[in-house]
Amino acid sequence: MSGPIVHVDMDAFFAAVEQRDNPAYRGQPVIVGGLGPRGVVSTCSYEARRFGVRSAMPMRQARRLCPQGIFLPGDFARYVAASRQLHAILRQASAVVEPLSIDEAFLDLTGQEAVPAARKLKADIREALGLTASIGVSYCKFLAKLASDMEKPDGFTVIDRARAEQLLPALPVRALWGIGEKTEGHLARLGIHTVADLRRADRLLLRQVFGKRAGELIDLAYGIDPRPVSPPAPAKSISEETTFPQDVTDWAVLEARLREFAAGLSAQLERTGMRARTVTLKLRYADFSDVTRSLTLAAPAAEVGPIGDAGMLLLARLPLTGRKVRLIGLGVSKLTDRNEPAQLLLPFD
Ligand code: TTP
Ligand code: MG
Repeated sequence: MSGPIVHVDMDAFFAAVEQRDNPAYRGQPVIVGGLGPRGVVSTCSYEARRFGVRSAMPMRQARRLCPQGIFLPGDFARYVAASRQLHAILRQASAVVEPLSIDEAFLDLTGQEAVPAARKLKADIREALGLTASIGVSYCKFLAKLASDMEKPDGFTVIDRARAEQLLPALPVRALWGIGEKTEGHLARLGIHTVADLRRADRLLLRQVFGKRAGELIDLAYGIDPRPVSPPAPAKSISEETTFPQDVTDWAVLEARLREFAAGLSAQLERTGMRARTVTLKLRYADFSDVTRSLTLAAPAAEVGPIGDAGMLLLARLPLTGRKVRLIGLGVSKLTDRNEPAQLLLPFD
């Protein structure tokens, strides 16, 4: 049985970043998305939702519903920066974090007092990012996620077992984890629309229709969801690369790019507490032929210096004169945890 689980989901994420960064947009219907003729809405502020604007809606329709809206093309770099900050705060709150998307994650709070810890998390996010999150606290994933959605925006919702028992029966089956349109349709044909219907349903019939999955559906109907919060497996390698808008012959351009990549890779290693043993350079020439070269560092490193130097050394070994470079990339692999003790070097005699 897992401990208390928290689900965090930022409110109107892209639109909230815009409102934070542009005070004139605060309190206004802000709609972010593709502004071209076939554009769709990525998201919109809660002010815009009052007009019926929603994510994934054609932008044309959003403009009809909310002609006075502030329409923005979006600036992904700022959203990613905010997302990184968010996930860094989450990792401080718990060692067991499962990121779900750019603005959403589960945390396992086993060993902590869940409600105060979750309140602190909400306050920390607001202070560091200047944005509001909605937070759900429960004893399983599916109910924690349900909870975070119940009082959006700026919500804080706890579903303990008593509250779960109050809430569950009236829920539409669609609210249960993993029940999509298709399963909803199958259930509807059996006359099952709510969780209460599902609880009452003939088990044998459910088994005939859903096979092994029937047990899982019934469990969910009783608020039983044994899935643990599972952090992603650590990356085996990370890399960055870029294709130049025009082929490059200038060494200084390649060097500058490599140093940038080294800084990015170093930041990623630092953030995840990893070190790299191997550095790999990749070049694609104008004729689309690729070369990659690797080298092993004397000691695993996360710092920009040794990673960048290794990249430069590899570049110096490749034939460049008279050749045009279309793409350059730098990667690190053979990653180890920073806390893993470095192998002891013993004297030979
Ligand atoms: P969501 O968390 O689904 O939406 P949201 O944060 O904008 O609003 P809320 O959670 O308060 O309901 O998605 C997070 C971001 O992902 C969202 O700000 C923009 C992006 N996104 C898209 O680009 N397209 C989509 O269809 C959806 C659903 C989200
Ligand atoms: Mg969100």
